[in-house]
Amino acid sequence: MATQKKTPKQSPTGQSAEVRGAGDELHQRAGGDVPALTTAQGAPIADDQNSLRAGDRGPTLLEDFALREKIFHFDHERIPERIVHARGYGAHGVFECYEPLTDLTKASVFAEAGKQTEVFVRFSTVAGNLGSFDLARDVRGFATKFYTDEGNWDLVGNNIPVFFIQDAVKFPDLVHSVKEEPDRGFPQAQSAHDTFWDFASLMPESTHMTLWQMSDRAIPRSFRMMQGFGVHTFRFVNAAGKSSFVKFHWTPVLGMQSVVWNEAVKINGADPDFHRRDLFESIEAGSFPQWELGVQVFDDAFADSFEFDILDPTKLIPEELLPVRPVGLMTLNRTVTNVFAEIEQVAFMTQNVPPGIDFSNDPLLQGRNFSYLDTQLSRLGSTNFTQIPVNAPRCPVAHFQRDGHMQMSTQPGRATYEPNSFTGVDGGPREVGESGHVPVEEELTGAKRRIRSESFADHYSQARQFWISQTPVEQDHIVAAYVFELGKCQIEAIRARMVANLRNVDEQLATRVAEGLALDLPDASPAKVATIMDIEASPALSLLGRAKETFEGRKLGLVVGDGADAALVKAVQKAVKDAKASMEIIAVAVGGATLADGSKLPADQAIAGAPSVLYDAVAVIGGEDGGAALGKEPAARNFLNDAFHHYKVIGLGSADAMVKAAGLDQKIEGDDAVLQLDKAASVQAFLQRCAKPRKWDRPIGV
Ligand code: HDE
Repeated sequence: MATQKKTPKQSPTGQSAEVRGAGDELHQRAGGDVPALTTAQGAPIADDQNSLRAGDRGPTLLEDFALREKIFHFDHERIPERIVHARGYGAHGVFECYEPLTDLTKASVFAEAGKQTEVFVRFSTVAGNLGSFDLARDVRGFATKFYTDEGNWDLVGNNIPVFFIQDAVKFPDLVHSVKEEPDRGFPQAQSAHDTFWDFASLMPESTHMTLWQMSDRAIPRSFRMMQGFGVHTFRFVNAAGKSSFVKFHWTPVLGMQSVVWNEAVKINGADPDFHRRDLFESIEAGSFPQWELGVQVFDDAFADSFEFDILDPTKLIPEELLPVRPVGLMTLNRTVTNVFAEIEQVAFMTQNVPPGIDFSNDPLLQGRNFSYLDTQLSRLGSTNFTQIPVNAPRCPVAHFQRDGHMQMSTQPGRATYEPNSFTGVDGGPREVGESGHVPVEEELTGAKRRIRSESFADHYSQARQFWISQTPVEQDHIVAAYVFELGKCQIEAIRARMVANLRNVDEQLATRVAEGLALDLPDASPAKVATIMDIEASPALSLLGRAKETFEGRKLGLVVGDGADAALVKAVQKAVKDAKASMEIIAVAVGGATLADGSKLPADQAIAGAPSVLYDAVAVIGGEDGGAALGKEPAARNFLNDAFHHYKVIGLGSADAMVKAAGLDQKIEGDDAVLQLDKAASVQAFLQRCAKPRKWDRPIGV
């Protein structure tokens, strides 16, 4: 080790040159288990606090290779963020197959019951930049990389089963319209502005998707509580070469949950990392998120009989018509070690398919298959991005692709071409014939033309089906979302054009949105099809209709005041644990509250930093003062008020004064989702109520 400088000199601030900072005594030196700090070249660094200079107050020397290398690397730390889906979070896990699907596909993931395949999943919002907030009203990406025995399979889907556009050529337009407006640089992470709705209103094919986007699907409570969809029709191919069409569905084991819009807006301020924190914390706590993979498999006959084109990505196949067959379970069980190395560098590509999985002619999917390879080069900077650990297949890789920037592999062999007549290592790998990826044989005819198939022309019937499949509460939310978003458009003609499209979906929807905007109802926009169909409702499309009665995986916020009953607090803690939920104790100060028995209960949060929007349900336990002291805190009053107005289940133990201070004493009368907590039985009843849906019929409006 190089020697340290010996003579301490006084600096202008009165510090000696050898003073390292306030934490000096905590700052360990290398030795024992503590590794030596080195340069990237491995040279041990003697002093990482001071650069090399000529004279104590003189200029820094170019000779300081450690400084130069450190700053050089820092200057180049950033890579371009994803053009879409920039903000995301991910985790590792495993996919386990329920039963062999060999009759349908030769994909090794589905080869046998119990077969496990490693996965990496990245969830994302679409429009916002890397540093944007998690609860934007937006589609969520749900991208899964299966490291299969025969190469990576990337199922790069969304949490909504349809898309805005039918042809890849419109994707740059769509994305440009939703991103910040280029002449002003805002708004960030929002579709609520003129350019998005200008585009959407001029593209009737996006109407169906905007209904989903205006629904609570676009403000999920957690990545762990949302569905995922492959969106396009893909193909399964079995060992005999027989192919079937397939659509992929992910269903969360915890059930689906969303927040309400007013909550989303506030969560973005209180905890912009709400979704990533939730995923990280649940996995770290051993409460592993799980999704069941399901498939809708069908043949040409079904495709021909279906009233829409199965190649059209703005359409779905209702589950009532073609049930979803569960085929396996995915468990995310490991957080990343390094966010950049894994979540930022993971490269998903729709064209990554192993033998047994193939594409359909969906024009959007076909376009995606070009795009994803391109984007990796501009983001990751080298054609060798497949060697980055998170992207590297877990099966053997052997080919004649050589060299390039950042080549990590010392590929052996003499021949780097084929055919070649060398053998062994020198000859390199050989093609495998039929057992490799063989595209499905398909006869194709037709003139070369730029054309949109007539079978893609109905833009409204399924939008109408989605609308009538929603519960009244969900319909209210959709109307409110359109009114909010269109209300942010400064150009009235854009609002009117969108409402004109909505008239083709449902008159009541259009009228309600127009009323919300104080807009005269415009004429319906011309539809491309003669008849917009009245298809039967599909209950599977409603989130509330299929809500799962459980509090598992969700979070209670318990506000505790001084003098609270220790036994009651304990009973709540136990009940929450038994329900496999989590809880945070909130007190006026983070140091905690002093309970009636004199014990000190440390808090997880101070009330000022823990608004009730961060919790699925809330409870308040005050002391003998009935929570009067808590009620003096504006944040505590807001806590309760917001919880009430977000339809949440509320538990109250000695909290009358607090409730009064919040102005809720009259409002909670007769409200069966506001429960008194005084003994163990009442705590059970409270947790049981938490497992049920919110109190949607609380008379407070949307
Ligand atoms: Fe993507 N999309 N996309 N997309 N997409 C990207 O790839 C693109 C589309 C989706 O967590 C980009 O690596 C085109 C549909 C997800 O890393 C880019 C078209 C669906 C992710 C790209 C689409 C998606 C992306 C940006 C129309 C749902 C994030 C960075 C033809 C089925 C993956 C990147 C992750 C990312 C292009 C349409 C889902 C530019 C051209 C439809 C989940 O390649």
